[in-house]
Amino acid sequence: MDHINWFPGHMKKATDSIKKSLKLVDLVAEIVDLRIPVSSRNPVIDTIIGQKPHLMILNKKDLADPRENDRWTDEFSKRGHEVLRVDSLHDNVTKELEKAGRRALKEKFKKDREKNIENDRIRMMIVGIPNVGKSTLINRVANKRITRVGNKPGVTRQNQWIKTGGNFELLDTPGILWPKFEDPKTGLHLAFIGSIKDEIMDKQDLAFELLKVLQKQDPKILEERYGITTKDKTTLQIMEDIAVKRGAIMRGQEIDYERIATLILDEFRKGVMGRITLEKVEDYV
Ligand SMILES: Nc1nc2c(ncn2[C@@H]2O[C@H](COP(=O)(O)OP(=O)(O)OP(=O)(O)O)[C@@H](O)[C@H]2O)c(=O)[nH]1
Ligand SMILES: [Mg+2]
Repeated sequence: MDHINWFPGHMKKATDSIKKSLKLVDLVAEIVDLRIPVSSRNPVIDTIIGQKPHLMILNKKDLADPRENDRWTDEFSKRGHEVLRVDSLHDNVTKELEKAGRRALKEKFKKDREKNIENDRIRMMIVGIPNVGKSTLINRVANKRITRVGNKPGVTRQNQWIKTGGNFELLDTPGILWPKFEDPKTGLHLAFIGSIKDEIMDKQDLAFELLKVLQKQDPKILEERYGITTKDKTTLQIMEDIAVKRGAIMRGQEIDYERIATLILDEFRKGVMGRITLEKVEDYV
């Protein structure tokens, strides 16, 4: 479970197609998940986009701790990024996204004006790892379900242009991961938020690892959600207590580990355990 190294063939194809589409756009907007703002950044994207203007979209703010959201927003700005913080599922983001795009393109517009080029069109490519909400954001902007979304990785299969009516065009792209994770925590965190296919992992191990992280970070989350105690308990005991509370018991009073693992992962991903940030600024500066 420590090392998840996974790079299916379609990821390479998707990476290549992002490279090719780069010349068709004015800027690249990279979406990350505010629950894991470090692990959900694909280092390959930086090398692909090179000098292109860049916008950082911090998404799923409704699922992450509001205080940590503020800290991350400041931190990314401090690092020189143009930042937009959103909840693509619920916010009406169109105007904000266009404005942020214009901010990221300030230099380009200035140069255009100096050359007397009249052009206020923005073509924005949306990139990011699987399941961070690229298609959700685009559907919001387009105000309809143009592109398919789903709470699992790999829903979008190819690049797709979306016209928004105004002078603002968006290119949806498939989520891409990178060939090797430097830090084993990265793979785990990506799996927790559902960016790596559940099929290639052991769900019970994954749920156990998630409980271990939450137990260490903030056991109150588990106590409040499941009505259990955590003091002096092992992670396995906690998992079993939750199973008992939730009736994940098979015939003969045996714990149904598969069922409780599924429930725990599902509840974390949906945010019903509360707003939880797994990666905090202070651990990464
Ligand atoms: N709560 C919450 N859920 C979100 C937000 N943005 C997206 N989602 C959910 O996240 C899941 C993934 O969204 P998609 O838009 O399909 O993600 P994607 O980045 O296009 O994924 P791929 O096409 O697989 O690369 C869906 O279940 C969305 O409803 C958000 O800001 N808040
Ligand atoms: Mg998609």
